[in-house]
Amino acid sequence: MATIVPQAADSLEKLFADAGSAATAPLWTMMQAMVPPSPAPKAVPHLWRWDELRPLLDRAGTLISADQAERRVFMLVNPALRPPYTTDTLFGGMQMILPGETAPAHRHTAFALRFIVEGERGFTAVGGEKVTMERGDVILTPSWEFHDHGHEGSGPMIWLDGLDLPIWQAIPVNFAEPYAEPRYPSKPAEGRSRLKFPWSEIRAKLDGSTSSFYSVEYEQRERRAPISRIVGASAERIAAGTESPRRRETSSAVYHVVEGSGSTTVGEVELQWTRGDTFAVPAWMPYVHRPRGDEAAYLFRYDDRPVLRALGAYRAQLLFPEADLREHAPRAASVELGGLVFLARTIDKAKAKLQGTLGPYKIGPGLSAYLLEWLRIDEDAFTDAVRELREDDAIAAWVRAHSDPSTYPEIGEKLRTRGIRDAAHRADVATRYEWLGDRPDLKNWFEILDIDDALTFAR
Ligand code: 1HN
Repeated sequence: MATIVPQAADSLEKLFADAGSAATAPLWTMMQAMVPPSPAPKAVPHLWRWDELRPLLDRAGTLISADQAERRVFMLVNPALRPPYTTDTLFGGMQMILPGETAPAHRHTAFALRFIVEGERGFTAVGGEKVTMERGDVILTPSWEFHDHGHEGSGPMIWLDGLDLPIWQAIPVNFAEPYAEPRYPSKPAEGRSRLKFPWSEIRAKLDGSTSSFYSVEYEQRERRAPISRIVGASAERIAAGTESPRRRETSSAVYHVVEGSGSTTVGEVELQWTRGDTFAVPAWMPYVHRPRGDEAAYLFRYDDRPVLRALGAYRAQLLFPEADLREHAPRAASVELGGLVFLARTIDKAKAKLQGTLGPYKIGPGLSAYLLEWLRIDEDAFTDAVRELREDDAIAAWVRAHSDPSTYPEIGEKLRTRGIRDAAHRADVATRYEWLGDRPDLKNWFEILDIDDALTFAR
């Protein structure tokens, strides 16, 4: 006769215990945590004050040498996280080197940028190229290139280090290698360095715009692409008495105040800043900058937009979501609106300009500037109308009311037929549209812009 072994009733509790012993876990108890309904950064908004960091660096300067430290850096640690997290994806640190010191050569898979905060005649040598540093410069250390730092001037040399270290916590295959000697052999670059972006150059671009908010992206010298595959950088100018557009993005950012003072509201938190301060904006929190006083504010920032784009995870909530020209081209030159070619394209660019998403585009000099000039419409007045009216039809009606429609056929004809005039003009234009060198047959702007739009977003 078979014996029946009595089985205690099974339960979820027992199941979970046995599942744990088998090195498994039920997904259904933590589904939300695995795939939350919206981006869920752990970092909090935070500001590091220059007048607090500077004395710490001074003390470190007397207590430890750059050689002993390898890198004399105070990490900017997000209060909700631990090192190396300044945001969930970005590292920021303040580094100091003193005259005559050497921070020895090494290389690592992590990418680094430096924003120079104080001092001059310091240098970073990267992959054999010696790059001098002064306030406001951005200097790149691409992945796996040997780099060391030195200082041939007087007084401390201080900079903000921006690295993608947190990414390498999630993908822990970041590795480093020291160089056999303290210095990697280097000599100054001939001409403009591929690794350096002087502040004067960036500031001139920012000041070249009449927009109350303007943003310029740092791009590789050799091609129109972000400075690295993981980290991007840009500079923003916010005019006195105005505020930046309110944004939120899946990218996080570390901001550094280059000039001016003011405040940034990030989610519920208000951060008060002045020159030299650094602050963290976590992913997906709405933020807006407001300068104080009667000076414009200039902010430098780096973010993780390139890697998010590569992962298909970049999203932004913008004032004009249809005009993110970092992500897609504006409407084609030939698109007609209100009886005018190029107007739709110019609206897209004006919207992008208002929210700092012009990417590789610009309003002038060029056909948009000619269109407005020939219509006898001031660019600022047009931009204001775009901001207020938003919709194509309303903007077209405004344009019609502020110009002479009998001139439209002639303006259209001039725009449609305009092109490259001669060899000198072609050479000048080819500095912006490099691919044109291979297409000597092309003259007409509308055709050139169509091709360039396609090439710009082919990557
Ligand atoms: C590093 O190598 C540098 O090369 C700066 O100056 C900051 C932070 C963490 C790990 C490596 C540099 C760093 C770093």
